[in-house]
Amino acid sequence: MSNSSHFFYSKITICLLVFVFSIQSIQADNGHGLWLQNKSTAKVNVVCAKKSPTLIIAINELKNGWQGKEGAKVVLTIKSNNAIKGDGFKLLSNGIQANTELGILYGTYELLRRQTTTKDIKEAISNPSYQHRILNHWDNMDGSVERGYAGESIFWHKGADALVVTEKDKTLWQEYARANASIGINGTVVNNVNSNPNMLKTETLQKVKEIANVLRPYGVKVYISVKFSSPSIIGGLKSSDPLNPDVIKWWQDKAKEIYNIIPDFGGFLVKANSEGQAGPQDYGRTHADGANLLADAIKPFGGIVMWRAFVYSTSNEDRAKQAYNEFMPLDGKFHDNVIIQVKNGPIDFQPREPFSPLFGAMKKTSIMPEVQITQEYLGHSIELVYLSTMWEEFLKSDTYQEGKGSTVARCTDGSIFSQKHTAIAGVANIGLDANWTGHLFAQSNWYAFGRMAWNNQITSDRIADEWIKLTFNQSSTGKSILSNDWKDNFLKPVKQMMMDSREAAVNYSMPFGLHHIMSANEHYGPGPWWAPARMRKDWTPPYFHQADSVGVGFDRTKSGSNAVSQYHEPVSSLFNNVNTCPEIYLLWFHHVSWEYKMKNGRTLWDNLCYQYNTGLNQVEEFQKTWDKLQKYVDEESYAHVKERLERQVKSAQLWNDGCILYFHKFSKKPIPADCKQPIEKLDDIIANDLKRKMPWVRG
Ligand code: GCW
Repeated sequence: MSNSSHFFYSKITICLLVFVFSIQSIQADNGHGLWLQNKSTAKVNVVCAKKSPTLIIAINELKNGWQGKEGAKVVLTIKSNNAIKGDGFKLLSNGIQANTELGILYGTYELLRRQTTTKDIKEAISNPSYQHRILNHWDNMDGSVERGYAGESIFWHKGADALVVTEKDKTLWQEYARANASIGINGTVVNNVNSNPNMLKTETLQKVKEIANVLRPYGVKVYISVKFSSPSIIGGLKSSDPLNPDVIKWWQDKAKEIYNIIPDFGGFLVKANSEGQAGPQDYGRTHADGANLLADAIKPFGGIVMWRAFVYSTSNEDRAKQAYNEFMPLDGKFHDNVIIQVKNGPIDFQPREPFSPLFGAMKKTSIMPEVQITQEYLGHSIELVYLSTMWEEFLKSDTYQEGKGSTVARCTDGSIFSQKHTAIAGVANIGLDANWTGHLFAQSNWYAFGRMAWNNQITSDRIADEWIKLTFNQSSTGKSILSNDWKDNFLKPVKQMMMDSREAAVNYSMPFGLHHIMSANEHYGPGPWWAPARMRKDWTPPYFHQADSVGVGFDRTKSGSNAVSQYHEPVSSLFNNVNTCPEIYLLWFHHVSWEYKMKNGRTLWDNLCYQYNTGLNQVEEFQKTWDKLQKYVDEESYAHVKERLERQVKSAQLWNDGCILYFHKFSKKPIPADCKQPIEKLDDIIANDLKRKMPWVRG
């Protein structure tokens, strides 16, 4: 090669590098950098006696993100201390101490987070509330994501390439692992609970191994969802009966194979006998028989089985009661490496549900909460809804199962019941979109899930504060996040908007507990009218709202479905009595007359109209707030959020108009004069309902 061509090539290399770096910085503006954009402002001297892949990550993170004193010395010490639990850590004035390498890594992220957000770095011990802090991806092997609003799967490719692993995939998985580790998430289920039996084929397991290899140094274990009928579908057996010796052997062999391939494999997640999925009941067996079969197979290797309690059948029984009815009789029958995974509410991730009565009630079984980070019923990734306040409300709900103070948090984290395993799961909102979560603010929900899984007593206010500071601190405007201007005119209004956003969504989509009335069209927008003749009743909104000429709401009192009886006293009586039932749950538990006088002296009908209006007004206020913030954020983020708020206003307007006009057909009462009158006509809204194209659908 001549000198000149050498020169030419190195010029190309430089151009390429410049190009790559500029892509990276554009990506940062796209939100790809998440809450992890802090760059070091000073040199640090990190001392660590041991070296390992995890410790090297910790050391590099400290060097690359150090915001403390120039030349400071940070000592990383692995030394057991009884006050530090599991992968917890202790921040010291000159370093981090932990029992485990992962503890050092988590301590590292906490130290860096504090440097950016509070500057307040005190000696303190931090222990995780839950042992397993897990994301559940509803990713299909064809690359699609069930209820995913941020692009295709980060794990699975389309078509013939499904099992291919590229360098680009590995880079993305590493970024993903890092983001998770930074907030304490230590497990991921890489495929949908509506599982493809091919997940258990050897070639798929080989791909899962590749994922596990990338995630391992960051402490993120890999789990998979399995189909209960796999022995018959891919194993060639005649049955998948959990008590059949061939089936037992098949699972044992499969477990052996999996652990040969992935020695630290986390375990299985199972959706059985639910929404068409196979399960032990197909063979006259119980959920305990099914769960124990899998649990026994992976027990020798230290794996766990997360068995979901999200079950309901086409019976006449109130859907809200079914999980409790099926699982309570099985309390104490599950083997000790089974954890029953219970959705936060008794129906299905609605914008507001009372807690599921299973929490605290199953006293001899490990129970883990499941929350939904992806916004299936909360406006997809189009709407700005900070979910942390919803989870905080849920975790703080008092079940009274072991007296006052038996909150869901304490009933699940081992404080009250000595669970062998403690865990919490969140259904991920992550996809291939450059910003990971579709909406920039939806990143805060991923962040909040991790922070709450680590510390189930943390407040949403604090999480929002941290997230805003970490996410916007590298704003292209170069404004210091320490300035009073930034704090008063950016941090404060943005935090307020986040803190109000879930209540706003409840106001415009399910006031007073009026649930499950969303459009059948991808669960986006209103659809209280939707009831095709042959559809199973508990999939149609009229089953849930029960509107008639007298009133509206689902009667779950003692004289109705008696779902209230599943709660412990005094909660049961509190919910049962219309006068003591918190108004936020009024129509969840009661069928209430349109003229019913609410606490503010207005009728239910008037209040409903006002509440829909309030939600709409709140979103309009969010728009005004955001419009004033242009100078504090980069152009791309500003435009992105602005555009989504416009769509959110349209959605809130549609909920307002659709619900008020639809329920008016039953109440026949005038819409209060000082209410915003609906803009659209009900017939048009209904006619367009199923035709509306989902805005997140590409192309
Ligand atoms: O919320 C419902 C969703 C389904 C989901 C199911 C579940 C994965 O609409 O898409 O299936 O719950 O949690 O199993």
